[in-house]
Formats: sequence, C-alpha cells, structure tokens
Amino acid sequence: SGRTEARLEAVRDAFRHAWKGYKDYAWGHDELKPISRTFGEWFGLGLTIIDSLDTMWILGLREEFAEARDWIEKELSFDKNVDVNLFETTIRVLGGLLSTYNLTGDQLFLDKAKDIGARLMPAFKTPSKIPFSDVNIGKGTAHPPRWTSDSTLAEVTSIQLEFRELSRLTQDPQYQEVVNEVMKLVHKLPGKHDGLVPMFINTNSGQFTHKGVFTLGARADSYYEYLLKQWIQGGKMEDDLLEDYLQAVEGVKKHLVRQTGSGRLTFVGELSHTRFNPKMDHLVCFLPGTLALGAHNGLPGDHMDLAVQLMETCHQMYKQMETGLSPEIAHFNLQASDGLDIFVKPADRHNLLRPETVESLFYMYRFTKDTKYRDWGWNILESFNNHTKVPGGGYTSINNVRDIENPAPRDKMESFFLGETLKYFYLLFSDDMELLNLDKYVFNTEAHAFPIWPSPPK
Ligand code: DMJ
Repeated sequence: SGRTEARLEAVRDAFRHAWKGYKDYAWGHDELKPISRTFGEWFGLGLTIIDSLDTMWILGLREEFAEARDWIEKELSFDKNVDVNLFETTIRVLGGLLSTYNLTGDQLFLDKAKDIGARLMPAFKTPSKIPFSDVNIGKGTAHPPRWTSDSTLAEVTSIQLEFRELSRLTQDPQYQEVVNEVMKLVHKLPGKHDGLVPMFINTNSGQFTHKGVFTLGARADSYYEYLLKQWIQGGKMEDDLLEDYLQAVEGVKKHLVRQTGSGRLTFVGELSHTRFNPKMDHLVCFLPGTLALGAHNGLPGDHMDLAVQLMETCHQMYKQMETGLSPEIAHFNLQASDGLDIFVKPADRHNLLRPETVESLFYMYRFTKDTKYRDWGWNILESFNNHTKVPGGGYTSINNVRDIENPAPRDKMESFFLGETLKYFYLLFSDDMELLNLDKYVFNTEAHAFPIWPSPPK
C-alpha cells in the first residue's frame, strides 16, 4: 500500500541521512560525532561501515553498499596492533561480515570474516576456557580488563551464533568448539537461581562471581537471547540449550516479573541479594521479541502472553516521555496511590538510539500481524527524526528524553543505529514476509542474520 511504501522510504531517508554524516565527517572511522562533525575511534576498524553492510543490502541502497564494499576491499585491515573487545567485535564485525556474505554470496566478506575470527581465537586461551574480554588482533595476545580477571557473563555467552556459523562456512571446527565449551561449562555451573545467571564469571576459576544479583539487562541480557537462538540455529536439537532457556523464563516469571500498582504495566525488575528492585534497562526490551520467537518455535503459549504485556510496557517507556523516546533505564511504581507508573532518575534520562524496542516490535508484528505494533514503531521513528536528527547529516544520542526544548545532544551516533535500529524499522514496515523469513534466519544480537542450519537427513 501507499502508506507502507512511504514508511519504507522514510527509513531509507533516515539511513541516507545518517550515512551522509558518517561519510562526510567520519569515513573509515568507527563512529560519527555528528554535532562536532568529526569521528570517534573505538577499535579503529571502520565499525559503522561493517555494521551497516547488510542493512544497506536489505534496504536496497546499492550505491552506498558498493562504496562500503570498496572500502572493505581496499582499506580494511585487521593486521593492527589494537586491543578489541571480543564480544563487540564478534557481534558487530564478525557478525556483520558473515551476514553480508550469506546475503550476497560475495567471497570477500567470508575471507574477512575468517581473518577476524582467527585473530579473536587467542581470547579463549585461559585456564578455565572462559574467554578474556580483550584481544590484541595484531599481536595475538589476550587479557581481561585491568581491574579484574572476570569476564561479563553476557559477553562470553553471546558470541556463539557467530563462531558456530564461521565453523559451518569454513568447515573448520575450532571456532565452534571453543564457544560450545563455554556453554557446556555455564550449563553445569552452580550459582544459578532458577535458571537466572549472575553477571560475571572468572576466567581463572570458571566460577560465577558477584553472585546474588540477577538482571535481564546489561551484562546478562543476551545470555538468555542466545540460549534460544542457538537452539533455533542448530535445528532445535541441542536439549541443554532449550532446558536452560525454559528454566530461565520460569525464573524470570517467578522472581523478576511484577506489575505497577496503577496502570498494571508488566515489567522485569532486578534482584539484588533477595531484594527486589523495580528497575528495568531499555536493554530488557529485547525480551518480548525473544519470548515471541520462542513461542513461534513451539514453546509454551504463556511466553507469548508475557511478550504481549512486556511489549506494551516498552511502548509506554517511549510514549510517556516528552520526546516520545525511551530513557536508558526506567523505574516502575508498585504503589497505586499517586497514579504514576514510570519514573526516570536524572542520571538515566539519556537515549542512545538503541534498537531493542523496535526489534521486539518487528517480531511481534511478524507473529501477530497486529498493525498497532507498526504504528508504535512509526511513532518512534518520528520521535528520532524530531529530536535526534542532526542538520547536515547523522543522528545523535541525547541526554534528556524529558526535555523537548533541549534534549541535550550527546554528539555520538552508535554503529548499532544503522546496523540494528534502522534495519528493524525497515523489517517492521515491510510487507515482504520472505525478507529474512524467521523460519529460515536467526538474527544475532546486533541484528545480523544467519541461516538456520539445514537439518541432517533422518
Ligand atoms: C548492541 O550492540 C547489541 O544489541 C547488544 O546486544 C546490546 N547493546 C547494543 C544495542 O543496544
């Protein structure tokens, strides 16, 4: 219909605007700083280009894609004396290259994926086989952060889809072996709470640390996502993954799900040494989508019921803010007395252009065809355009979602805005259900799509 095409074109316009800023002021660098019209460097790997490749392919932006491919072919080198974060590089760089290879069949992307995959392998040489957080991809050395020998739980358990796919494509089992070992270790580890996991794991002992704190937000989030998605990727045959996922969802329902006193909004709080904290990161908004994906794959119907309720809450986290954009963290009111469901602490008022709610809206639309999810997404895109679009090119994260007059730009456009947020908008608005059909593809946590493996003959 005309409206669908207009919405898809609005997403392409947003992408072109973001890309223009990046091209003009940050080309070849990791991220655009759109206000100061310069760039930010993290690993020095042209992160925005690599993260955006498959988005451009899907949006049909062939000219932009060709420029990016050209840069990858001529300029991108991983032979650099630089420390990179294993998780971020895996989900954005390895994930982006593998996904683009799968979509285009262009060998360049697989060659680059093999190169970076091999360079990340030293991270796994630890006493426990739980990988270090950082790797020097030029020197082939790895280490934990300066202040600890712990790794973040989500980081070591959200690299599996990528390494497993690299093994499948290269027929070289070493990648799959190291990441499967991590899952095996975590599967048997004591210290879980009805399937919920602590946020840290020690690279020497292989044991959980900082026990007793449980969240579906930062540092644990994608552990849960990747349990389900690995199970789907592998053709639903790895029972330990399914068992851990089902147990975790029960743990979430039992310990973390509550409703606000006034509007009965369902949210996922945190547990800190048995004390319940009614606080939810925007990051948790990946969960409605993941729960819906599980239900679509035959898991219990009450997972879908919870998905519907949480989706409403994530929508309200945008709708109730003056700018129409969610804060990074929301607090929920368990009391009915003052009629307020959501409040935001001053330090939590920022918005980093994150994708999780749009991601979940995409899954919810695909599985229910309820057009309200598209309308909610459209409102979010309009709010991004109204409050984060920078004249001249680029979008910026902002400091205050509660102030329309001065949302206080932060001067940073994260690569995931192009890699994930804009891609999920497009997929949400598109009528083409064969475009990354969810029975054929599984998305990594950076919105890069991998094929579900063909089942072996019976
Ligand atoms: C992305 O890098 C990924 O989605 C990750 O899982 C969480 N953080 C950002 C987006 O919010």
